[in-house]
Amino acid sequence: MPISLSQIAQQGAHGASMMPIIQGVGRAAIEISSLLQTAVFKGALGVAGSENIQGEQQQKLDVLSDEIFLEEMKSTGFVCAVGSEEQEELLVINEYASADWVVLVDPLDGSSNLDVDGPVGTIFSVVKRKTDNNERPHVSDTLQSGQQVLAAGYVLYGPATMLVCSVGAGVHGFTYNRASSRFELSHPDMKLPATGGYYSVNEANADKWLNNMGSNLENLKQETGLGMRYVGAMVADIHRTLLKGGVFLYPADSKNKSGKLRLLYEAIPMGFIMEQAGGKAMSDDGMAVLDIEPQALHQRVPVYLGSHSAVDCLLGIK
Ligand code: AHM
Ligand code: MG
Repeated sequence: MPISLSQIAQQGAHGASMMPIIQGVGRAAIEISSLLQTAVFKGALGVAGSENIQGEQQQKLDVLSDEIFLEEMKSTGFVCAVGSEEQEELLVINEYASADWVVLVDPLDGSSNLDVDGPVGTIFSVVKRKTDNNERPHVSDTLQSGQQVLAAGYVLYGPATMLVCSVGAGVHGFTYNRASSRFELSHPDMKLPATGGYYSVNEANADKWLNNMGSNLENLKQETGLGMRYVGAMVADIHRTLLKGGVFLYPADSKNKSGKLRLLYEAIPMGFIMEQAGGKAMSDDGMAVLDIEPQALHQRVPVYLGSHSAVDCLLGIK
């Protein structure tokens, strides 16, 4: 009998309380996966005609995935608010505004891959609200460092749909089995290989990178002989890094001085997963991703996520 997602309830100090939320993520993932597979027949590909808070064109599938995710969080009955890449403000779930948990999400990460049938993903994390349960949840509830995260993970919509998550007791990968309609444990206790793998970065930006990153990457290439892979969807690039080793980076550059990726629903959840899998998650100025105190819901940060040796080499730490 394959072990399913419900085993999360036996894990760590918060497994039992996080399980309904992770199961909600699983239900959203099944719906989003099915939506992705049929989008072309339903006219659901292409731009929605709106912009998100980042000033980026929203795809129809960004908007639909966001709606699906929000509905599934609502249906758990345990989530008081959701901070989403696709929503400027914190979304309070009025029916459960006194619940304990706040979820951060990028509902459809890597959406530029949609037009080319490339992999995309969902990224999430969960924190406990800071405000009293009888107050209305507030954006300040989301502004918590990675040290406060109780559960995090991602869904990869690739040839198979996988849910990879952690409740702070290691990282486990579950693959959706259409025959049983369940996420089944396929990758128990994932550990990032200490050496080998690939470096993964949009190298077209190299001439604009700050902090000597261009020459540090050249050093990494020479010292390790790592190959290069870049999907352009963080979930797919991180998933490969977890399984094969190496490093994923999105550095600061002269145009984007804080990099591109968002702290609360991209960097922190992936940093949490990396560290739980034995890897390293750094930003600039010697800051660990999980130690950064967030100032804003949609704040960006440079990220270097991967094996200790590869991250240290990129940051010039020998
Ligand atoms: P998105 O959340 O709007 O999809 O943007 C984030 C994506 C990441 O998945 C990926 O790592 C990065 O943007 C790729 O950016 P670039 O096209 O600049 O290489
Ligand atoms: Mg994203």
